[in-house]
Amino acid sequence: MSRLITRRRFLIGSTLTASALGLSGCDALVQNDKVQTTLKLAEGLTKRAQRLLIGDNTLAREYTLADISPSFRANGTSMPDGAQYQQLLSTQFSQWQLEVGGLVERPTKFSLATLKAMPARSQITRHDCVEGWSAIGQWTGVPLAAVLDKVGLKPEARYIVFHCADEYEKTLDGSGWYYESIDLVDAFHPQTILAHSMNGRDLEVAHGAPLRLRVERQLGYKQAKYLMRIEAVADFSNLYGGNGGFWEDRGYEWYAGI
Ligand SMILES: Nc1nc2c(c(=O)[nH]1)N[C@H]1C(S)=C(S)[C@@H](COP(=O)(O)O)O[C@H]1N2
Ligand SMILES: [Mo]
Repeated sequence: MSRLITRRRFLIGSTLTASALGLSGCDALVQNDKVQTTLKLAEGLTKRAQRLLIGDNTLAREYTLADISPSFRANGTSMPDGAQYQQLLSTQFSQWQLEVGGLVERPTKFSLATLKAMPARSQITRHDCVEGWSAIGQWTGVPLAAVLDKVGLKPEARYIVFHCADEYEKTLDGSGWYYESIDLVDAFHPQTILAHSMNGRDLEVAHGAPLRLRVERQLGYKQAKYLMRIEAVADFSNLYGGNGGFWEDRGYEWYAGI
């Protein structure tokens, strides 16, 4: 029985809980603790597959105001040099809009003022970069779940892609734009926010103004800065190198768990 559920839910590829999917009968067993334990022990499954089956809402550790690092390094792009970004920056992002589209019911553009007016979450977390440094900062922003609820995901949507304003690597074919993606478990996780503030102030350009992703259970390179567009997709096949992120296309792990 558990093996059947396992295979079925793996094939669905869904990252939502049974109740969120509106499943009934046999599938409802997935919510049963004992079955969950069995699923956790499911033989031969990779960590990623188990994660898809069970879902995982554990929170990343949160710190106190006293723990905030006196200085927080900027990494990767610290000033996007494109004309469009420079234009948006020159008017304090009053003309900037976050475009949310792809596999959604109601494609929508959100101004910064609109996002700032939405209920926000603050969290003090540790950022870990693969290059070997960490820093603790406070991030405030709109839960991604709230934005996704407004636009309504289509049933085929499996991943959320974040398109950034910086072309990290200049290439003739335009394959050097920074982008990232997460699955729906992380997209609806309570600590996944579109941050507009850091340590109580508007985001600085070096840290991703006007809006960046915080997905706290993953490494630094997943924390996409300079968000311009969010796209719901079924897979990554039509995106750049097809691996779901700028660094992923260059060999990094897609799931960069801490
Ligand atoms: N758009 C964009 N997002 C990005 C990067 C980047 O170069 N461009 N660098 C990533 C990396 S490797 C890290 S460690 C963090 C750094 O965030 P910070 O500059 O706020 O410290 O942003 C991530 N998000
Ligand atoms: Mo990083």
